[in-house]
Amino acid sequence: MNLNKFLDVNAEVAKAIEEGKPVVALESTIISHGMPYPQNVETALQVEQIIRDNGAVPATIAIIGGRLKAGLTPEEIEYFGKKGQAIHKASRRDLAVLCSRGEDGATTVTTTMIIAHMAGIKIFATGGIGGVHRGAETTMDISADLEELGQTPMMVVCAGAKSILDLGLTLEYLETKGVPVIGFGTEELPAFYTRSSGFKVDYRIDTPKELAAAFKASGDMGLKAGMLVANPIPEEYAMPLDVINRAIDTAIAQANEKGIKGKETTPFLLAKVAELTGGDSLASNIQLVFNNAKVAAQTAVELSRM
Ligand code: PSU
Ligand code: MN
Repeated sequence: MNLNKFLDVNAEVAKAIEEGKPVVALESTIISHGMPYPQNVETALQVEQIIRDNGAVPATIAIIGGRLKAGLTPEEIEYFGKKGQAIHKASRRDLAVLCSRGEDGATTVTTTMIIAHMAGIKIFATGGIGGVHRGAETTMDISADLEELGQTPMMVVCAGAKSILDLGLTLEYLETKGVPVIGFGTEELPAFYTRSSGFKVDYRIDTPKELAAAFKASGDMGLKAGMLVANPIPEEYAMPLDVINRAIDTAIAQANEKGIKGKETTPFLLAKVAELTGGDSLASNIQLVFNNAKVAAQTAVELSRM
């Protein structure tokens, strides 16, 4: 599959890549499926601004009319935010059919990694990644994000994974795939809304410069796997553990009752948790994405100097 013939890199992003300047990729499923309109659009635009303020060029990734896009216009971001869940959530398996049919697709962590890597971008900031779902021993519901991290050399900066997932099994899977899980300023895996999870990361790294050095070493060695950086939500925006756990348990019970399966599972659980916790979880979600964008941009700047 020669995907490059489907790729459009916008002028600003292409120039930055060519000149070795720092670039940070951003996903579009978080816009269409991860947050409600209009907060999704406002957040996406602010995240791009934070990346610029920290010295890097943002490249929001999406599929539009069958073209793989690295770098969107504000109008395109608005279009994705407004269309929301009506946009096809695009994982690796969806790329070929969507492109051949000339359709739109919202890129998950998986497809954002694929397209960003194709464009020559090395660092990607998001909120949370997909992982091994609770009960995966019978459903086999394991996000393609984990496979992608195992085979595409990008650094993904996230706030850990939500405990809608089985975090212990998610870490086991990443270990099998050769993906280092790095806590930024922490030894514990953060669980998105909370700074702690009870699970340990593989390494603690405290500065963007050291993150960049680790990523550079991985590339210099020719290791093909990605690197997962888990950056805890700022203390002041973290949610009380019991509130979030109760909402997650209720959301999972409702998903089971309704027989929600496949690609619908994660968006369903995310929307339910948001609904059950009111605006609080949305505010936390927005802040942790801002925080990840900053760390990713600073790391991209350090990497561009190496
Ligand atoms: N987890 C979140 N927020 C998100 C997602 C996951 O906390 O927005 C989105 C991301 O785009 C991720 C995708 O790549 O859901 C994973 O979906 P699935 O579990 O179906 O692989
Ligand atoms: Mn799944």
